[in-house]
Amino acid sequence: MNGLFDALERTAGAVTLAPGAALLRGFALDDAAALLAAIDTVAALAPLRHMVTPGGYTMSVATTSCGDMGWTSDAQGYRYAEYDPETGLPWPAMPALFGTLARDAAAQAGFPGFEPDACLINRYAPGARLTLHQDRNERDFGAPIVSVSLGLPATFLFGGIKRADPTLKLHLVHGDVVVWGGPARLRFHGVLPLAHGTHPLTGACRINLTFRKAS
Ligand code: MD6
Ligand code: FE
Repeated sequence: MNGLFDALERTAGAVTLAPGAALLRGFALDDAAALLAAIDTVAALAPLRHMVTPGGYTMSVATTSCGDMGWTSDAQGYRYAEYDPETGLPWPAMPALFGTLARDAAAQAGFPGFEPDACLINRYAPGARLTLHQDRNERDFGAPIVSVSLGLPATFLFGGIKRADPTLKLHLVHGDVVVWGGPARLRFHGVLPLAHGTHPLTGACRINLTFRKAS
């Protein structure tokens, strides 16, 4: 597995995946337990739920959000909203640790001054997957996205600017952080169906946090 990355540029713990995209192995490891505790607090206020896509499919991934804005999907489309449609309440505040981690990871990857206003929380049970997509509901593509992997490992597909472009398969494990922005901001990406397993901190699931500047 490592052989794949030997050819890629390594700078200060960051593996460059493409211009504007970096993999920070283990960057969130020391914060993992605290992140998971904070995720439980958020999910108690804004429950993880399986949203419906504009095409009418129920997502296999369960999602919720925290921060000023939350990501939602329904028959009308994908968008960011100030209120959780499930509860009618504002999304829970972003825990301080989340903001610090996202800012530090972005800076490490060459994007100083990142101030996320939304954090999408995705929970994958075995078999859950995310088909190839672009993240394009944010108002300003000038800000990067910071993605944190917790719990079970997953195979992340990292493609190009066109859906049909070849994809790189990345094995993401607990504590890994991926940052992308600039020329990589609109690359297609997805997650293959999660394999069965048990992680000491999350049990039988993977949790992914993506930090964005939505508005
Ligand atoms: C996931 N991540 O890893 C889903 N989007 O579960 C994403 O869709 C994603 O990791 C934009 C940038 C980084 C990501
Ligand atoms: Fe995405």
